[in-house]
Amino acid sequence: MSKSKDIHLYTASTMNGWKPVVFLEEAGVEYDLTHIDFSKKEQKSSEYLKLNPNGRIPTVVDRTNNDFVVFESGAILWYLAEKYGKFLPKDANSRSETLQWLMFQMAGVGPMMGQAMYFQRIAAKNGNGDPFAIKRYVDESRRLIEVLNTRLEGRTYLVDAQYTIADMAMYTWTRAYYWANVSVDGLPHLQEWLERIDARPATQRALEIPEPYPAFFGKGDVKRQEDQNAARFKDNE
Ligand SMILES: N[C@@H](CCC(=O)N[C@@H](CS)C(=O)NCC(=O)O)C(=O)O
Repeated sequence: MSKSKDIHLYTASTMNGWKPVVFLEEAGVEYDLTHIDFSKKEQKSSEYLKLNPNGRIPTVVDRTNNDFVVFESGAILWYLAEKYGKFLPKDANSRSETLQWLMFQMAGVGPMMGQAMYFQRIAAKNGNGDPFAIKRYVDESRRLIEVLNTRLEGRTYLVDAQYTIADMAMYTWTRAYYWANVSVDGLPHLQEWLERIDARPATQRALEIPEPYPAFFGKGDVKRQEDQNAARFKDNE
């Protein structure tokens, strides 16, 4: 009889969706994955909303903990880090620093870059171009990644030598700077940090799960994936 795996992850290939995949691949945890199909609005189905009241991905169900459900990608990373004792430093100050940078990602980099992406790649494509909004979100995203660049000067990772959940969360967003049209020119520490995380085998695996999305990184058939992505959200919800 096959034993079900500890973790059931519901996700899709997006910046938030990849975060738990990166963790699980790094930690070597086996997991089941349900690929949520945005084109079918599976994230809004009544069944899925029972797990994630926000109707978005990712969501984790911990089968070893009475099917305990965790939503919000930052909370998921934190939960997994506590559960598996990995990628969250034990030392109180380093732990606090990790959570500070995780919050900075969740409250700053993610929302700002997300809106930069939304206004350019979805709203504009679906007939709602708004140059003021685009400039506002692109400029604010650039300002935030300049903060990251300064933090990374002389550091291997955001919390010194330790690779943590803060790096994982920050990486999936900043790696997609192309999709947000946010320049990384003149930010050498950020670029080197991206390359260091690119080179981790778990990162390479994670970015193909559940499917590769090369357009986010300016690769492959950008036009086709941009059209596909805009069509998924054509109601501009
Ligand atoms: N704050 C949430 C945001 C989740 C989120 O926005 N997920 C996006 C993909 S990156 C999504 O599910 N989009 C589908 C939709 O908006 O219907 C988190 O970090 O988990």
